[in-house]
Amino acid sequence: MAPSFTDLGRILVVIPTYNEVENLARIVTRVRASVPEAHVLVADDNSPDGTARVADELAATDDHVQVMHRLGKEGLGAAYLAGFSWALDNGYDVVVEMDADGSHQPEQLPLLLDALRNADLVLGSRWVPGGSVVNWPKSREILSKGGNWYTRRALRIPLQDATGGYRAFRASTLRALDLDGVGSAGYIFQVDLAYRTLAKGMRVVEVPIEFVEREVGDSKMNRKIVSEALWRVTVWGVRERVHQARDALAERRERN
Ligand SMILES: Nc1nc2c(ncn2[C@@H]2O[C@H](COP(=O)(O)OP(=O)(O)OP(=O)(O)O)[C@@H](O)[C@H]2O)c(=O)[nH]1
Ligand SMILES: [Mg+2]
Repeated sequence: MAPSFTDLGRILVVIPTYNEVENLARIVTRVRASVPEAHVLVADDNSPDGTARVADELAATDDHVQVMHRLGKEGLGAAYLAGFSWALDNGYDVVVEMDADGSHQPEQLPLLLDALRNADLVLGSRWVPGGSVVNWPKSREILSKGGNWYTRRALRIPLQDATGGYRAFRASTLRALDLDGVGSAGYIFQVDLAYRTLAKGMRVVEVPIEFVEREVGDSKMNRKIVSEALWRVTVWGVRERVHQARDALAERRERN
């Protein structure tokens, strides 16, 4: 029997899609089987491959599935922000991020939800003990681990996997963040939100997940997404240090 999460309130799983026609039905079915009380919102950026048509078919036969038809490809971050705002307007208490390509296993969603009982944000983490990746080339692993190492050092945050995109937020966490001020589009969107949550003094917990590389469909990862991540983390890190130096100076002046 599937575990119950009704104590957490109403749960929405947001799945952003761009050309996921081969993956969508399978992932939605798996979410519905894994956590039957959860609702699903597919946020599609007008995929040319007909993903939205599949989404509409799923929604027509299941009242727990909704579709957001967006006008065009604006990046993962923008699709999530639109999904979050829809979730908050529609009274959801928990909002989950999940890729459509099967990398984030719906069968592990109960682990994230369980941890959310004692957290404001739960990250599915590949790089904590017990976490893993399946079918990743070494180059991708080095990029992810290196990116996370750099993020930890630059932002001074204690997260092993701040770039991952399998997460569960309390609606109250999203409400506390200034979502209108989030301009990040690619991977860095994930770091941005985790960083903002920690900066508010809220509890961020990482739970180990097994991340499975997509089997079908094309990756949307590209050089632009990686370089956006690098320069944004660097700018934030420098800003943080400038603020700290200014605070320390002000404190010293007050003391003298
Ligand atoms: N709505 C929307 N969804 C997107 C966009 N870019 C990516 N996605 C979705 O975001 C999720 C993650 O994208 P992926 O291409 O799998 O990126 P990735 O997981 O970092 O890369 P791979 O590991 O190579 O698969 C998938 O569900 C995509 O369909 C976008 O511009 N708009
Ligand atoms: Mg993927």
